[in-house]
Amino acid sequence: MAEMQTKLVVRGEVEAAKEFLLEDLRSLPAASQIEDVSSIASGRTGSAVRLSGILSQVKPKASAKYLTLHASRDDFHASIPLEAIADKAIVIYRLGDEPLSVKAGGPYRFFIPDHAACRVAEVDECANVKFIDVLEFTAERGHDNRPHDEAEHAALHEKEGEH
Ligand SMILES: Nc1nc2c(c(=O)[nH]1)N[C@H]1C(S)=C(S)[C@@H](COP(=O)(O)O)O[C@H]1N2
Ligand SMILES: [Mo]
Repeated sequence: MAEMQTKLVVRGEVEAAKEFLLEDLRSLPAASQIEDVSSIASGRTGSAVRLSGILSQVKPKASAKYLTLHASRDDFHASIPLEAIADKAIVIYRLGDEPLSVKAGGPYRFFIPDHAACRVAEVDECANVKFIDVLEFTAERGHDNRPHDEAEHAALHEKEGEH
């Protein structure tokens, strides 16, 4: 029997809430696929799908102003203005034919190629959420527990090193 796969749930202010498995993302149009993410993000490996490819499936409503990235695995969340990232964010979801490993932030890893440095902007490196299980579209800013200061940030990275 096939191993139980983690799904990526996309919900909130959208016309068509959906759940995606690796194969669902893989079957999105070729124009949405990035076979080798190192071509747009140096030092990163794996294959990705553009967020815009997911958006065309779920069709965010006009009321969708924020995208909240939820990672239940370690209870990490970031909420960012949709407009700022809609055209450039990607979801890294496989390495070859295999799901992206947890070690690499998988099975689904949100990534903004030209993110700002940590904590300098709403769309920063800290918003590159690993192990996302839910993408939630909202009218107002949603749950966000990114670190607020350098001490919190350092503590988070210390904790990250443990898993
Ligand atoms: N789920 C989850 N995603 C996370 C974090 C985390 O602790 N948990 N840390 C964030 C922070 S603060 C940073 S700077 C980047 C680091 O990503 P990297 O390890 O791939 O460089 O991941 C972000 N994504
Ligand atoms: Mo960060």
